[in-house]
Amino acid sequence: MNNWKTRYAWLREFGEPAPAGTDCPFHTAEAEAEIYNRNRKEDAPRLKPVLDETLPEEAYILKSGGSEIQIKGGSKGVLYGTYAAAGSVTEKVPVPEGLNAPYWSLRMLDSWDNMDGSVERGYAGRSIWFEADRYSYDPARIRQLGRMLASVGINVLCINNVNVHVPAQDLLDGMLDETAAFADLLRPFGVRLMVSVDFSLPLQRGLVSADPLDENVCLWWKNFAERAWKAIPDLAGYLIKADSEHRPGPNTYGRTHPEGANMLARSVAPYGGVVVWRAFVYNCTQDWRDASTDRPCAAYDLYHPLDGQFDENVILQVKYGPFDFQVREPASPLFYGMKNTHLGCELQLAQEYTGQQIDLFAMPALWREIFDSVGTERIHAVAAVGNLGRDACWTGHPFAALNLYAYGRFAWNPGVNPAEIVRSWVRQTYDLPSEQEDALTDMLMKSRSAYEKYTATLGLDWMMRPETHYGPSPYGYEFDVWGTYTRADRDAVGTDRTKTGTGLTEQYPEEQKALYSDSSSCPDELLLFFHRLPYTWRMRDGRTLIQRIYDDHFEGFDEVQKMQKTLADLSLPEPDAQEAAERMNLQLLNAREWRDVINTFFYRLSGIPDEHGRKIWP
Ligand code: GCW
Repeated sequence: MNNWKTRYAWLREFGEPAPAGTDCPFHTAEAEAEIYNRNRKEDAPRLKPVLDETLPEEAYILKSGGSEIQIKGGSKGVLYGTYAAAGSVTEKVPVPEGLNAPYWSLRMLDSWDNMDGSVERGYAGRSIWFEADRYSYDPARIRQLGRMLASVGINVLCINNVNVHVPAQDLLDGMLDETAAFADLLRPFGVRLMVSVDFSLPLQRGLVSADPLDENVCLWWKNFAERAWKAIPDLAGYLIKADSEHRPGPNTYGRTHPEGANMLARSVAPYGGVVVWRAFVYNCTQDWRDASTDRPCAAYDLYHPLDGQFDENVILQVKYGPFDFQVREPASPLFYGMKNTHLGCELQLAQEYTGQQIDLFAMPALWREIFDSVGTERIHAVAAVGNLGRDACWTGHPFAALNLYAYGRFAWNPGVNPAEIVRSWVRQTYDLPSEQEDALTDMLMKSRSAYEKYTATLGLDWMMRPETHYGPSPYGYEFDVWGTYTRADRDAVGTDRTKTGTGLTEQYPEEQKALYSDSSSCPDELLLFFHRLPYTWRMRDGRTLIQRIYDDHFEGFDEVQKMQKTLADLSLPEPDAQEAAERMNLQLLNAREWRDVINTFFYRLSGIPDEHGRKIWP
């Protein structure tokens, strides 16, 4: 099925994007406005982009007057404003007033695409731009991609997996011309490229070391950067996964992370480049018997003492929670503690642990919690692992596009309200009667809670199958090396992460420390993340802990059943209706399996029956 052209977007009035050869975002804005004006509904206003170089590069101002919307913008802002104006028309809402400018200047989409065409943790088909160890793409689709990203203000695309597999080492080397040609396609949409590089690259190119303090190594990277930026002058920078999950890094040479990151940062600084250095570092060969090592403590233990040592153009990219993109985590303590380091917040649109673009999981509410508890002023840049692939609808599940859309909107303005964003996406994507629009918005807003109830209630993460990260396996991660243990026994479950336990709470400032340390104030959703409690423990509402576990699993399944009914009553266009229905059937099976496996697991361990006598397998 190759009908992706008409299906990707929330901007229904657009057809083919700006033609090849359009050379800059302003000309793209003119071309896009022309397409829009040609296709618009008769009574819809015309769009008129006007370049105003007195405005900041990415900012715009919309002015609506009768039959025309004037879009004044800086060289990139004018394009963002064009899409925003079209979006308002589609949504039938007034255009936003006043100066509109992004909160963060780096709004990145990190693709975990491998050059063989596979996508690590990809749930939407194969890579859009790599296949058989080389670039392989339809330029028209890349322009569509550019439009899709620009329409929600994403301005950097990292094109390859942070696990840099052969031959991706060549992207800025032997394949530099092809990478430059790819950058040319996205530049008119204001999207700059970033490339994941391998810290040990000099070794692979014949040097005897990759030691960041070795002069030859520094010189090698300097030359490397000079060639790269000569070919791609607006290259955004490098993304690096170092000393993490067996990737090489400065630790091999007895050097610190700032020493490694700064060496690279200095080589790209003359060109305005950045080094995005991931903070996803922990012991991934842990012995499960060792209860004193606790994975969520690892990043803070490593990086907090190094605060202030990273160069200005290094961004330390921190996953939102201290574990790894789980359904529910507190915000990473690094966001509070690293006051003298530029931090990036890493989100994950790919639903690795959150339903794999089969089960519904709308992310805006999760991001709202993280940004609210951290305060956005502590964050310097945002990135999200992408959820795109060669699938006709781009995102596996047609509704998973919501998360890409919402990410762009959050990155532009982190103050946005989750429900409003979800509604905007629904309105811009489908033309539904208003009660159906409400129903779909409501269903999406509740999707995270349903998924959480059947997979990770009370902060009990990691009970999924290790091979796939989908489906229940309460013991799957229990005796493994990943630092992911619930330590459930016949009396109790959860991990004590307070000062009497692993001490994670001590990494937080007073307010969060007090909140999480006390089991009577700790939010229910994180109760077993921070505490180890007996099954008979009384929850605030009077239920026992075990009863709450049972109830949530039954409720989670029931909620999916309700969602199925809601979905069936919507008049969605095809093929979305059928695809969404097929995936909903799979979600229901998944929720059933989770409910029964987890309830049975805890019943067999605890021996405590469900108060309501519902079916659990003895
Ligand atoms: O969650 C883990 C994923 C890996 C990923 C890693 C990371 C790219 O399972 O697939 O590797 O996180 O973020 O580096």
